[in-house]
Amino acid sequence: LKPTVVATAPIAGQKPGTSGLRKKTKEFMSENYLNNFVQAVLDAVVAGGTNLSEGTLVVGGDGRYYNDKAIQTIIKMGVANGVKRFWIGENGLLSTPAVSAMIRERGPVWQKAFGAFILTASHNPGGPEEDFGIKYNTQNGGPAPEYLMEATYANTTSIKNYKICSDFPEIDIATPGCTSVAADDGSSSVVVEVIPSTESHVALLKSIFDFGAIKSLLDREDFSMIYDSMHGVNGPFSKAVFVDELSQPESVLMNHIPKDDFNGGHADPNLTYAKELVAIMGLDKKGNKIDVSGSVPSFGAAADGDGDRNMILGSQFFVTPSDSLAVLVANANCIPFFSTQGGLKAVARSMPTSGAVDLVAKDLNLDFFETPTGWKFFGNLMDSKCIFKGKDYTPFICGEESFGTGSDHVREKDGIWAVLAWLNVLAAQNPDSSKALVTVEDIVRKHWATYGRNYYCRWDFEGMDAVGANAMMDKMRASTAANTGRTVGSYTIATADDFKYVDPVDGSVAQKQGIRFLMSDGSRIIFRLSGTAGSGATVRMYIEQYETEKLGLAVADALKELTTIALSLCDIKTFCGTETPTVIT
Ligand code: VG1
Ligand code: CO
Repeated sequence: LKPTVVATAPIAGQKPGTSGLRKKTKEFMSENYLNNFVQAVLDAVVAGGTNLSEGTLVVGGDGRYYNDKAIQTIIKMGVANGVKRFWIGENGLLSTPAVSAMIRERGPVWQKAFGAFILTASHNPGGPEEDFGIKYNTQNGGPAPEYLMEATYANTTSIKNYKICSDFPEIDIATPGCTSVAADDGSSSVVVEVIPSTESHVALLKSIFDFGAIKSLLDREDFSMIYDSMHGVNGPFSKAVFVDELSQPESVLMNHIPKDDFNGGHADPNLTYAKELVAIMGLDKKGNKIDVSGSVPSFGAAADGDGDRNMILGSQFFVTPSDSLAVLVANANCIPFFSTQGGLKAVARSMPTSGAVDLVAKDLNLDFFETPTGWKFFGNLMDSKCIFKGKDYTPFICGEESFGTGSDHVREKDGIWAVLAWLNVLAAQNPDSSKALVTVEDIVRKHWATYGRNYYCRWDFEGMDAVGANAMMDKMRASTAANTGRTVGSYTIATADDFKYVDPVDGSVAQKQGIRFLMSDGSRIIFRLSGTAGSGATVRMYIEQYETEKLGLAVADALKELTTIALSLCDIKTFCGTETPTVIT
């Protein structure tokens, strides 16, 4: 167990973004690239007061190319840095929410995990020519806070060497079990435990939902479902839940065998990339109904590469993620996790997410928060009582427009949780199987009739030139004062600003979180640059219009004028040379 100290030098560009560090796989595989970053994280974690020799380090990933090799490297470096116990997902597979569950739920106090490396670039494509990624989660089960990632980045710019135990044996990660390696002089030993990937997470899900009611719904003659794991890590989890626990035939699962390149696909659950599922559900990529010959399932869902995202579809009906969040909040108390704790207490959404949930929060008198993009901001709110000794906001539901939904059962968004939450809500709305089925579409339309409808879309411009995209953002940032009060078409810009967030729990401040044009009628236009693009720049344009009367319009029609205004406000044509998005969600 003797560490070797290997000399290295800083590698430029190891700055973690919205969710860890993501780069081309080849770059990650280049000499010292992974090693430098892992050492930088471990040094930051130690500097933050963690003793690596107490508790456990969790390592797993979404199964993309290089996952298995990276795991072995991280084990060897962890040992050299003093880690005494590792939990590794079987076959190296752990979804992002499963890591969070494992950190929080597994083991006796003295073994509790202090952190985890998750090897994933989430919804970015995988394979030798595509992306790889790594993120670090802390002992609350959530993504490392900003200060830890800043310290990590600082370490990458000054690193001189890293520690590794090159002679530590390769671990057989395909077989659950324990490997114990003792030091030559017997003074210490290291335990590496390979764990069935779904164990902690599925046990937790069973404690949250009414599996009996969900099973009765799934068993109905007039109900059918299909769940597309897009060849990501969600496959084994969907099998454990729907086949092993809920006794459904394997045919409810789609693309559930993980592949290291996601079968050449783009494991991002939206109308564009989940096209196989979208067609089965009788929709086109704009979410419009298409002509179908056979029958369409009642319920469809999809997950991303690392299993933290969800898309929810009804029969020929697309539920926007923002609406999904609002509907789940409105119906939360039919889920045992919430009802048994005295009911849902607080909700949060990221700034670009539509205001649909705001209306429900107001109606139900729930605490409400608007945070910057990314899950790490929700964590502080969920931990306000136990870590920060403040007011308790749990039980808590939060979500993002980017197909992410979750609650305080873990500290990550959780794709399969959202799917089960919808099924639990559907089950509660259908207590009598002899009555006609209340569908996903029925529930959403009723919701709009109650609260009004927030028409919403997001345009992504991927692969833009970073210089042009930054110049575009800078210009809008410099013009916020001038734009405030201006009339654009039939709208008036009540406020133009750059979103700033002051964390109500620890007072930390996040600046420059997106340019907002808030119209006097409540409509919004928002621009951000993505923090997860592996290369180049991705511009995101978000558009929202609230309606209480016209509830049945096509989204593109409802947002037509605002979209034209948005394109002229940013002038992306001049800065980036195009105004045609690569994806619309
Ligand atoms: C995107 C989404 C954001 C999400 C993040 C991580 O970030 O917009 O809502 O939290 O991805 O999701 P950005 O900075 O590219 O807009 V995942 O599934 O990649 O862990
Ligand atoms: Co993801």
